[in-house]
Amino acid sequence: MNALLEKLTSGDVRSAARLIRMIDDNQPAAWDALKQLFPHTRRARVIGVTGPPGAGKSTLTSCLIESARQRSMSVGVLAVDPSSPMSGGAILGDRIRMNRHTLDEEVFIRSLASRGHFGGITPATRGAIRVLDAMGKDVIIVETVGVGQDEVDIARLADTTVIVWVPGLGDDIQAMKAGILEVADIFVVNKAEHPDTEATSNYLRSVFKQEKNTSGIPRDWMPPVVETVATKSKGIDDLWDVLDRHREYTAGASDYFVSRKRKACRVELENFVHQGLSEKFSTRFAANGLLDEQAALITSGEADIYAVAERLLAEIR
Ligand SMILES: Nc1nc2c(ncn2[C@@H]2O[C@H](COP(=O)(O)OP(=O)(O)O)[C@@H](O)[C@H]2O)c(=O)[nH]1
Ligand SMILES: [Mg+2]
Repeated sequence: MNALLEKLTSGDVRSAARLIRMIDDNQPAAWDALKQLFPHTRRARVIGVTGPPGAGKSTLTSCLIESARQRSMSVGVLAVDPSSPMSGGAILGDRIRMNRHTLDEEVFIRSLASRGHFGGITPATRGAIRVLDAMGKDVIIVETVGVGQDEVDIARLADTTVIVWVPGLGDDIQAMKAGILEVADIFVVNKAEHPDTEATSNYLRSVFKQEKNTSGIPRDWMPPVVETVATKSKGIDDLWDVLDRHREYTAGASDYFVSRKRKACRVELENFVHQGLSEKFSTRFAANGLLDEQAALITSGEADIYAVAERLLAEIR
């Protein structure tokens, strides 16, 4: 394991891939490895890219990779998208472009199975991000497909959350408004060659303005709206400008972002402990028939449910 970690922290792609696979398979050794990796993390800048299917997230991610490379930043990409499985890199929308990236040693792309959680952000997702962080990636892009809860989840683990939107999707924002307004740091209106673009951008700006006046959301960062045509790499410099602006903003003394980070950490911790307890419970009691046995005793009146529950809890402790 130590050899693996040593190679990983010096940027070895195969070690990183192996550890991510172990994390995705929920192997106990993976969590040990992460414990040792933790001191090597917290360096990378994590950008979440989310939005409805087909909005152009993958194409945009590809553009971001390209311009990050032009700025000499190394890049890691995690795709958490059960609807578009990818393996070893041949994944994102623009295949030719992505294939070029996969030949670039400084670009590392993986997908996560996120089993059982649709679009889900799990302790495994967070673990995989830390692997990319520890291997020295400057920028980590996490693409998730999402409408609703997923945006909130992604914002928990990203330093900056980019919501990708398309012209004409006006009404849909009403449905997801609460969640989105809470987490959006930057709004991208992609497919901006479409005639409805300006109307959609103006609409989004007006929604944020109105929300700021009425919601009392304690933040002074107004999510900027950036228009892009990802298939033509248009608007990507503008997007980087606001990404950099947001980074500067969050690096400053913003109570809002500090408390958001703490909340994210708390949620991750809570999820992790829950997951651990529930696994312990399953292997210890549920799998060996003990629960069925006790249920039979309780229904026949031979045992007291409260006493049994108390005993099981005490045993877990
Ligand atoms: N017209 C147009 N099509 C785009 C643009 N960006 C992406 N697409 C296309 O939209 C489709 C979905 O893109 P993809 O990146 O896979 O979307 P995702 O599901 O959000 O990851 C693909 O056919 C892309 O080529 C754009 O700016 N304009
Ligand atoms: Mg995609």
